[in-house]
Amino acid sequence: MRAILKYTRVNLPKRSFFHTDSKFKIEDIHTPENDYGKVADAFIRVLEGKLTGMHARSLLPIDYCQQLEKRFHSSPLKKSRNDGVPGYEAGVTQYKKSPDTLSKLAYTQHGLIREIMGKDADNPIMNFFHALAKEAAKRGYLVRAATFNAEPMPIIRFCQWIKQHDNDTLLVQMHDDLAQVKAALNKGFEIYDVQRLVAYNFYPKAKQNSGQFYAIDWQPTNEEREALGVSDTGYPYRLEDIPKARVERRHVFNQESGDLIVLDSSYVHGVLVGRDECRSRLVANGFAALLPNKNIVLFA
Ligand SMILES: O=C(O)CCC(=O)C(=O)O
Ligand SMILES: [Fe+2]
Repeated sequence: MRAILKYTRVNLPKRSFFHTDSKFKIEDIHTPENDYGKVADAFIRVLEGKLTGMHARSLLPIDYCQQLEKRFHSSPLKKSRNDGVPGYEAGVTQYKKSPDTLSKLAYTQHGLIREIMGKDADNPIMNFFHALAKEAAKRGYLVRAATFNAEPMPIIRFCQWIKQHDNDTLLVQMHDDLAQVKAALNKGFEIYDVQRLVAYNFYPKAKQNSGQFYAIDWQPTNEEREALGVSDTGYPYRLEDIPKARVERRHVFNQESGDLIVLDSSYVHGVLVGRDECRSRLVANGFAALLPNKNIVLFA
């Protein structure tokens, strides 16, 4: 791991090299079968900014994961991405899309995404969101899909990342997810003003020491994004541009099939190639944000 990280300084604003009040904290949860309450509780603490992230192990049953994988590969929605982030995808994300485009695509795709997730209302992913909604309601929060023009957004998309070059060490380059929702094209979408964006990643297929999700203790400021030319995307931060002090505080999630990882994704993160068995890796993910009106909105 260490060997792949090279450090050279770029002209980032000075402030980024010194920080003493780090709140970077990740919680590891071994999920007892079907007990989603504890996981939902940690998820909410990430939304509230009390925790940076959490890793819930074995949340989804393995036979369900295998069904997800099979249905993803045979879905008519499975397509090659064409937005400069290489991978196969079923479903859509708001990355570089206006809320109008996203909501129209969502309208046509809900059924097919639901077919991959499982048509039954109580498929394990939906069960988890119901548990989250119950746990959130105890604290006065309402969990729902984000909407635009009264159209509910998709809450999950499936993605299989593609390694670009033989000696790549990253399967997904380092990035933050907050910048993309703060892009001007999202003005008018209820998530535009959020200060914290939480990513949830379910792994229908993941092998130990391969395709590890990787987060570092750095929340770039607008000024820093501008200096690195990633203002509207938060993607990609080159490893050599990342301040050394930031990379030293990091967490490598060694996830396996069935796991869920939740991260305040204003922190820079990426996916390592690891042991190079990442070809079959499959992630089902989306974002959650806590709005000032105590609504927790979900969208892919
Ligand atoms: O594949 C993963 O583990 C997460 C990828 C990611 O960070 C993203 O989709 O924004
Ligand atoms: Fe991300």
